[in-house]
Amino acid sequence: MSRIRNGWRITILALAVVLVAAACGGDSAAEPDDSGNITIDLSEFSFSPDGLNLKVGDTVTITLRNTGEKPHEWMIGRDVDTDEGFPDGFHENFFDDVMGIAVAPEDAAMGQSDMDMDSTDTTVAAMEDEMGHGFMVMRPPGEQATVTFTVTEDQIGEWEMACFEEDGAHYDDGMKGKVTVEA
Ligand SMILES: [Cu+2]
Repeated sequence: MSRIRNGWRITILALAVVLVAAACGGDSAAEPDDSGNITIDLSEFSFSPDGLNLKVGDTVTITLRNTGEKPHEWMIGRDVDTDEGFPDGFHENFFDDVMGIAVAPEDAAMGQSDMDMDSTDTTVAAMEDEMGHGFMVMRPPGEQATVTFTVTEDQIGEWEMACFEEDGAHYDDGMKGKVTVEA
């Protein structure tokens, strides 16, 4: 009798663990498919998937889809910077050392210096610019953009992707995720 009861207890406990894990949805990191493609949806106020696993040497094309009702941005960096107490970017930007990022449409990309724009007009060099923030992709509701780049050794480690729209309110409301780069 008590053996049966214990069995049930373990089953219920296991079920509870599964339900809690599903409800949290924390570590839903995804990786690009065999062709290097992955789609990330931007909405109020999250990224889906909210985690990204990349490998050095991979050339990846990330499609950023704004499926929400507000403009959203996509940045990757470390060490959140604040402006008058509001989160507004990163001290260290993921794309600082990447010289060839192809963004389509080109006007979705912001934060790179104009003088580094390539004449092929889809290739831009991502650099800190006069606007004071790193490379970002910004999309209005219902629109998308693709970002293509090759992952470098300088990018090994853990990073955060984030949206800092509306004085950082999107970030504070959970519009963030983890980006992990492995050798
Ligand atoms: Cu946002």
